Amino acid sequence: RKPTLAVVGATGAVGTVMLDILSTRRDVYGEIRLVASARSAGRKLSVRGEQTEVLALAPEVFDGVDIAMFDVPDAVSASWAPVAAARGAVVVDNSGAFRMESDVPLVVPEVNADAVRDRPRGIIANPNCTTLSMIVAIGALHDQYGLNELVVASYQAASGAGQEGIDALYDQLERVGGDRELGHRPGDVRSAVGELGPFPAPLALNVVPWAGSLQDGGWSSEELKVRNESRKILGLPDLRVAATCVRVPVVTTHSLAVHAVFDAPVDQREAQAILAGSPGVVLVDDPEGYEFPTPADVVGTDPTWVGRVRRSLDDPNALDLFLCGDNLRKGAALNTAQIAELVAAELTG
Ligand code: 11C
Repeated sequence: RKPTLAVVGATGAVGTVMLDILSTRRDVYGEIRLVASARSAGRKLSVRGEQTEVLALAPEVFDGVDIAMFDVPDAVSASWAPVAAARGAVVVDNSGAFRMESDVPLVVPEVNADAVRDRPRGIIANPNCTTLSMIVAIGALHDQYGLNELVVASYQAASGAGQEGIDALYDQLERVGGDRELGHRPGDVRSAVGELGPFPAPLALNVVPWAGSLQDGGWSSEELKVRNESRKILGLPDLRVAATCVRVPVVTTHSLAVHAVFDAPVDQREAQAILAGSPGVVLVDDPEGYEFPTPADVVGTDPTWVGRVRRSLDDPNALDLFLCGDNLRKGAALNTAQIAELVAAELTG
């Protein structure tokens, strides 16, 4: 019997991409149940070419479900993932609620696929989209050189903040678009954009050095997630990580500038070859032809795209590189789908 799947949060920004992914990847499921808040119940969404009615989140929707994907806010996952697990489903959760729990594996199939089997609570966590946008490429380099330290700056898309973030960016762009007087004086963009939406400063015609909530020492929650999750996925509890997370006026696809320090000397050509040969990574690195990844070219694709690979001028053990990943696909829905497929293969023997 093919496993029954529930998609919880089917109507959100990640849920919408998930339905597309489920409709286009190899079909390993029997029934697919779509679940969302009571507000969205009764809507019909297309999955695998069939109009499917959205069910309201309730304990009974998990009866008979083998695998439940959750793409909902942390608090909703925290209360409902255990309900689904108690009814026998293996939960693949894309929220931050369980990622750092010691009895919940945090899985990126290209890096630590075996960790899916060790799930005493029946819950598997999917990493944050910023961590996921870089970790497949970094994991490949770590295998060769042994990672010692990461210094990263992110350039995060509006859709990381969900549909609300996408709407806010488009609304702001509409208000500033075409006005060539804007952007010359302090505060003029701020007055023009109106509502800030989920961002703490204007996003149109701007960059905003903030994502998530304030944590100790002035760090943002997003920066700590990059640190803690990278450590857990790579199995390097003492990895040195410094992240500065920045929101940019891009709709979808996160980018990161990475300075990675290794235990051994690195070689530019060898590092490029490792990246080019790694599953889930595409190397686009021809500076003479101005070929490098950008969000505008990467959006809607599955791999992590890497370019600008350089050996650091002042440290023979360090590489500097730039990478992009679609934060809604590999950064969220695709990785969740890949984990669920590993579980589906295990359940069907
Ligand atoms: C952002 N990465 O771009 C965040 C969104 O922990 O899953 C995802 C938050 C999370 O704002």
